[in-house]
Amino acid sequence: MALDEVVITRAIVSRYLEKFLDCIRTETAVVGGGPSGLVAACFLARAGRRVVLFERKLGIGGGMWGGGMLFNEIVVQEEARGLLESFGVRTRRFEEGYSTADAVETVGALAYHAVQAGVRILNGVSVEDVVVREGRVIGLVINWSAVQVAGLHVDPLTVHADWVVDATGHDSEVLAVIERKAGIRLLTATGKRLGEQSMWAERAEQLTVENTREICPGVYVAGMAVNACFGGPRMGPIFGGMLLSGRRAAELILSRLEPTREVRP
Ligand code: 48F
Repeated sequence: MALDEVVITRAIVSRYLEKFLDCIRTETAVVGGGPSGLVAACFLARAGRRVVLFERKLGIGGGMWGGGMLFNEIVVQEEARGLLESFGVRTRRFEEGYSTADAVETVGALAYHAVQAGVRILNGVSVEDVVVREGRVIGLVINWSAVQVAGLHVDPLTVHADWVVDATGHDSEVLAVIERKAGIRLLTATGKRLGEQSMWAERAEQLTVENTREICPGVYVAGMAVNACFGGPRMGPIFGGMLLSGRRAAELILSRLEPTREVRP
C-alpha cells in the first residue's frame, strides 16, 4: 500500500485535537505524571470520571525512573505492595516489610493502566498558572513545555476543571503559583507552603498519606507535594506513600462527586 505522508500528518493532528478538545472542560485535572498523579488519575478514570493529566516532560513517571541514585529499582513497604501489584507490577520481597520492583516496569504499568482506564495524558505540557473565581480554583493555564524551554514569547491557553490535583512533587508548582498570585490561603499553619524537611522515610511516608487533602478550594494535593506544603520530611526512593496518597486523593475527590452510571473496568 502506498503511504501518504500528509494522511499521517492529518491523522496525528486530528486525533490529538480530538483528545485535547475533550480536555478543555474536564472534571479533574491532575498536574504531574509521577507515581501519585498517575495513581490518582487512574483511580478516577476507573470510576468512570473524566480526568486529564498534564505532564511537563515528554516521559511520564516523574521520580520513579531512576530509583535511588540512578539504581533503577524502587522499594515499596508492605502497606502498598498490594496496590502496586494490582497494576500488574511484579514485586520481590527483600526483607520483612520491604519489597522491591523494577522502576521501568513500574512506570510502564502505571502509565498503561492509566491510559487504558481512560485518563487523557497530555505530555510535554506545563501548567504555569491557575484560573480563580471567587476564591476557588476553577482551571489551569497551560503551555507547551517546549515554548517555555525555548523562552518564546507565546501566550498560554486555558482549561477549566472542577477539581485540580497538584501532584508536581517537591516543587508543588500549582500551589506555589496559587500562593504567589491567587491570594488564596492554603490549609497549612501559615496559610502558605511550609517547605519540606530533611530525610525521614517513615514519618514522611505516613504524613504524605495523612495530609493528602483539599488544601484550598478546588485543589487537592498528593504525593511529595503534600510534604512540601505541610512541612513534612522527604522520604527518598520508597514509593508506597506516593501510591497510597494518589489513591487517597482520588477517593476524596470521588466522595465529592455525583455518582455516575458509566463505570469503566
Ligand atoms: O516528582 P514526581 O515523581 O512526584 P510524586 O508523584 O512522587 C515523588 C517521588 O517521585 C520522589 C519522592 C518519593 O519517593 O520523593 O521524588 O510526588 O513527579 C512529579 C511530576 O510532575 C511534573 C514533573 O515533570 C514530574 O514528572 N511537573 C512538575 N511541575 C509541573 C509538572 C508543571 N508545572 N506542569 C506539568 N507537570
